[in-house]
Amino acid sequence: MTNTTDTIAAIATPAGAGGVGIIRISGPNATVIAQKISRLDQQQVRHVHFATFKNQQQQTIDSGLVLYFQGPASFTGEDVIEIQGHGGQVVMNMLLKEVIRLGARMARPGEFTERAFLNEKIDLVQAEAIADVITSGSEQAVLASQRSLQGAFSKRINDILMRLIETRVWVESAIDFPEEEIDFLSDKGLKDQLSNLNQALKTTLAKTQTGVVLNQGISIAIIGKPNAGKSSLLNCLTEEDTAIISEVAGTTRDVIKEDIVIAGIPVRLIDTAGIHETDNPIEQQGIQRALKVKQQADVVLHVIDGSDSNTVEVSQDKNHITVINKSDLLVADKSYPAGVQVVSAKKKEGIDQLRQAIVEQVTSGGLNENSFTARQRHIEQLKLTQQHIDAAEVQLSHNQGELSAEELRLAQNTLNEITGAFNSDDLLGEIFSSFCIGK
Ligand SMILES: Nc1nc2c(ncn2[C@@H]2O[C@H](COP(=O)(O)OP(=O)(O)O)[C@@H](O)[C@H]2O)c(=O)[nH]1
Ligand SMILES: [Mg+2]
Repeated sequence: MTNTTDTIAAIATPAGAGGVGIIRISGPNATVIAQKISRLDQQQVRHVHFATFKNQQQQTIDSGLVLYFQGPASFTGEDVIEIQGHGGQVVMNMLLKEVIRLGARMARPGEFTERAFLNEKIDLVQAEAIADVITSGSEQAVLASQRSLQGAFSKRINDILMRLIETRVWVESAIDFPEEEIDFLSDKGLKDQLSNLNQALKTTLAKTQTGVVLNQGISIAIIGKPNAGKSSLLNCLTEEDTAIISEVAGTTRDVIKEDIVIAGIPVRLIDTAGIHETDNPIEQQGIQRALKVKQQADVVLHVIDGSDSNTVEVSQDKNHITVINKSDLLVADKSYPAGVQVVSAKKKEGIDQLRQAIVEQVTSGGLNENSFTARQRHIEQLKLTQQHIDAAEVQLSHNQGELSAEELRLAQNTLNEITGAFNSDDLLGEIFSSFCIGK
């Protein structure tokens, strides 16, 4: 566990040249260190002070601003000092070296946020949301991670937690009165409570899945026979001429990747070589890669040349979308099974509907102003919670009060791990080590 009696410091701005570079210091010695390096007699809380920063030999290293946030009213909950100097790699390192010499130690990645969590300024979901804001791949992802940071997701979890605790109280008190236990446990109210709980978990799980999609983005593989128009479709979706298009089958041999945003969702679009029988060893390699990409993608666009085949094979895989291309060459309006997208990559027709179909495929009901970001970890915890609730229901139906109570207790622990109200050190280490230094 972190020792919060020492003072940590780090460069909070990214490596490289910039107008301003910031050093952050947090802990009991923060103000003393700031005083020594800046020689400011008095640092007023929440005031900006201009100062020159000197090294041990009294040489001026830099000049800039000093800001003082007094704990507990600070990001970490401890005394925090920000030194804003010039944003150069060497000058920042010289300043940091001096701060360390004066008694701070180098912060580990994520240690400032970890302290904010340990000092109960934020919960674990909010801490993760801070990292998510920084890595957001779209404007919508930024807005959604801000919602998580403000507690929208935590509130959902805490609401479920309150219901769960109510249910636990019911079951636990039934066990305490053995004469009436069976009556207590077979009460319809209790069964209703459990099924409401299950319903709330289900809804939250769906929204959390959307949150993960926003946060991590998705990969879309474009797969199909040569000349189906896969590369043309990629260019349509990216609105750029990224891939080479030609009537010569087998033009795309390597895998082409493009990062785009579709309706707020960060997307990695992957164009592949056409899949067909060939003796050409280079093409064969491309096909092998295409098959691998198909396996790993979140969504597969299965592109078919509509002018070529009378029998359209609609892919049944859950994450596949069948796309009939070259609709401009189709003479009559053909009817296709529901869900099939008919487009013309050449005429740029049907592309918006395709985008819509992709969004529907990966989100529950699309994105809206209530969407929040989440992580795979949260989904796993929610699923585990569901399993315990299900088990509690089964035990209850057998009038096994003790066993049901135990499952509910486990469900609560599992749910608590999401916000960090109950957690293991391993989990914290894993989460905060993925942060950048200075955060
Ligand atoms: N008429 C028509 N031709 C298209 C359409 N999409 C692609 N093509 C043509 O089909 C050929 C193969 O396209 P390309 O994107 O390279 O296919 P890929 O091999 O699947 O990547 C090219 O000559 C394209 O101009 C379309 O919607 N309509
Ligand atoms: Mg191609």
